[in-house]
Amino acid sequence: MIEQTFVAIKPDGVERALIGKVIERFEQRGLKIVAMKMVWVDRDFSKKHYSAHINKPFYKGLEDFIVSGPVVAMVIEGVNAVEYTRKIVGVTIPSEASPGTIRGDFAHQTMQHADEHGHAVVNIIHASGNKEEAKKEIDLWFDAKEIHSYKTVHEKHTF
Ligand code: 3AN
Repeated sequence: MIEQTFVAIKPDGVERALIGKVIERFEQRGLKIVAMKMVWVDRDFSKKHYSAHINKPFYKGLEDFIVSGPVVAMVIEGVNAVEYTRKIVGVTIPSEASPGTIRGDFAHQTMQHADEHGHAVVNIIHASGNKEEAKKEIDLWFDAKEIHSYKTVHEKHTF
């Protein structure tokens, strides 16, 4: 089933100049980028995006981190895009992410280290966790007119 999902390269990924390498991971799998922009979010927006985490002990560190620099926000489209994007991204904690995933190849931090220092676990990228979250996050980050429809070579060659 063709789905859309939301991805944001977080401030650490942008500041480490990993934007191109991260985008390449999605493109090489044949997933399609249908929307993209650089945004420097404020604290109000962070509370909307991370509404599920506001009352968690790590929220303050998470908010401080996400507002610390610009992020690159994208909508990615493809067959089972929500699940495949999460696979490409890897699990939340970098120290546990498999090599071959974005977090497993470009980050190494442990949750314990983040918690001891009172900051969010720094893990390069955010990707929606499920279809419901994807819809909510795409609606929050993008206007309908910013999301584009076009055919990639993969579609032209498989249909
Ligand atoms: P994911 O980004 O993999 O969906 P979530 O939604 O559970 O993970 O958490 C959102 C973000 O909050 C994570 N990407 C990470 O930066 C941070 N985070 C989650 N749990 C913790 C924790 N226990 N300590 C520090 N930061 C955390």
